[in-house]
Amino acid sequence: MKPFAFSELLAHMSLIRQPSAMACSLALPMGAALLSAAWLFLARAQETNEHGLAALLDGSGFVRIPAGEFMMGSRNGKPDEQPVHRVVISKGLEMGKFEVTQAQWEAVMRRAHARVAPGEAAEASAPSHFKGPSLPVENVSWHEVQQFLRMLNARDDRFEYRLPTEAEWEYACRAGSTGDYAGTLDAMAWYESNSGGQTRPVGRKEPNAWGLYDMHGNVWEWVQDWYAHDYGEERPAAGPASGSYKVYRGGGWFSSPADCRSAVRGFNFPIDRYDSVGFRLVRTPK
Ligand SMILES: [Ca+2]
Repeated sequence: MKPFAFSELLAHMSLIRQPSAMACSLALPMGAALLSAAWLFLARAQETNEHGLAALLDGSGFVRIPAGEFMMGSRNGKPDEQPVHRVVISKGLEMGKFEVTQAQWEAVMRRAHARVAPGEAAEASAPSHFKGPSLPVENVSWHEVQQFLRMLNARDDRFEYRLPTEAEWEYACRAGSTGDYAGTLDAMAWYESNSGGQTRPVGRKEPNAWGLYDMHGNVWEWVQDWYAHDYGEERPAAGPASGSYKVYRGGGWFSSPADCRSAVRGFNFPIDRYDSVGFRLVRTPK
């Protein structure tokens, strides 16, 4: 039963309620209220499971990305999206179906702050500007993401968790598409025109052809690579060996449509935090 169905039921009950049937008029709403509470509990539990740490560890929060090749970059875009070049993704991998949520971040990072006072630990492990367990974590620097990865890797000896490379990210975002977006932007993304000025719970828009949600919009996503001002003539699948800025991809809740394109590249210092930048995981067997 969905909440709107329940409110419709209540409205209907208020119409049929009779003054002479007092016991009935009390018992029915109470029963319905209990049903509603149970539904909300189950819905939250399901959402918590789907967006919680268990979904990462049991693999249900990942989708399989096949090995393959694609054309990276865009001729319609900015100079740093060029030259368009062929990239081979030589090994398949698993990528997070969703951006990492606040529930997941906090479940992992509470241990990282276990030595400080409980109140401080709670605050330190909940860095996001917009609060909610199913919202993407944001306001985390690239370096803080590395700490999250170390903590998560320490909990699971079967897989290595990491950020996608920039090439892996664009390959997965495109999911075989070659245009500006992997589908219809409004159907797939939270961005300036529809976000209401904030992040949104992950997974509420349409996924791309490979089952990945929110690759366009909601929060930009840190990737592994250092930023280079263009791709060079012989750009390998891996990024430059060093640099000043780390790359993030996909656009966020306040971005224009142009900044949500598959090929667009954002970048900033790895110590910086923004309420529009989060990340997504990749995992491979150890
Ligand atoms: Ca995103």
